[in-house]
Amino acid sequence: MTYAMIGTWRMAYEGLSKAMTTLEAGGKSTDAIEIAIKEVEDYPFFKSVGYGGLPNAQGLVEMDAAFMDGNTFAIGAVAGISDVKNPISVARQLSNDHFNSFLVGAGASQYAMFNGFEARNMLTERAHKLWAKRVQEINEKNLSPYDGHDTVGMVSLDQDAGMAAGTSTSGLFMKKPGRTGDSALSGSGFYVDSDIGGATATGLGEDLMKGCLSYEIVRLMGSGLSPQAACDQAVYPFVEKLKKRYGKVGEFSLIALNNQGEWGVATNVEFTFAAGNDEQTPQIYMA
Ligand code: SD4
Repeated sequence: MTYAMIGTWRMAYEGLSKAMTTLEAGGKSTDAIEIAIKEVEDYPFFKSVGYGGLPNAQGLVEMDAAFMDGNTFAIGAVAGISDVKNPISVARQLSNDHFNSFLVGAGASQYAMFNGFEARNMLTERAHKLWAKRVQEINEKNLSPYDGHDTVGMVSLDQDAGMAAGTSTSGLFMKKPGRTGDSALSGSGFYVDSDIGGATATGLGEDLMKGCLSYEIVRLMGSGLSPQAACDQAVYPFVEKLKKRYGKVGEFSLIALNNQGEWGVATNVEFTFAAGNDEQTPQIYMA
């Protein structure tokens, strides 16, 4: 049976490779998503996810994460959570609840503490230095505060044809406290249906959520398109439409995986991603 996994950016590679050994051994796609994304969250030198993520304008690391089970459509998400080691695990646990499955800010952090998730000050020395330097640059040179933002998003397929998706990000560097992007929002940052496939996004959340692009890609795959054709049809016309109607468009990259283990990508910037399946060992690709 086929198994496969895809993840955004170079940073996905190690976690994805680790999780694919679980898929190879017959493990579940839901577990693979959590294993892979935790690995990215724990690595201190990725500046836009988990520990070491760049903070908001006040110097606090506020993170967004989501988890979706493509068999049951269960979704859990957190936005603006702080001081928690693995937001993806909190999102996954929340997906077990029918009510209160999307928590934000202090409520999300409190939920994590009450439920025994590991606390951690997510601001590293390095991230704090980068923040202080940026504050100074903004003050001295009148620069736009926003710079640097990448989400890790993953979609997986297991040998029982189960699919899952997840995201995790510290969002826009220097964002306003409380700001959230697309990553925690179903349909925008991620979507997965085991009967079809899944998709996930990285880029400027404010613009990504205007198009609900992850859902749109899954819908197009459901109408019979390959993941690549679905990515192309969902993303590029929308980028043009947004340019025309809104006047500008941020950076967008979307990845998709169908329930046959085939993948596709659409992006309007230079973009790297990691992917593998039962026939191809995990690799880093450029799009
Ligand atoms: C957000 N989409 O918070 C995320 C950040 C990101 O590449 O992925 N940037 O808007």
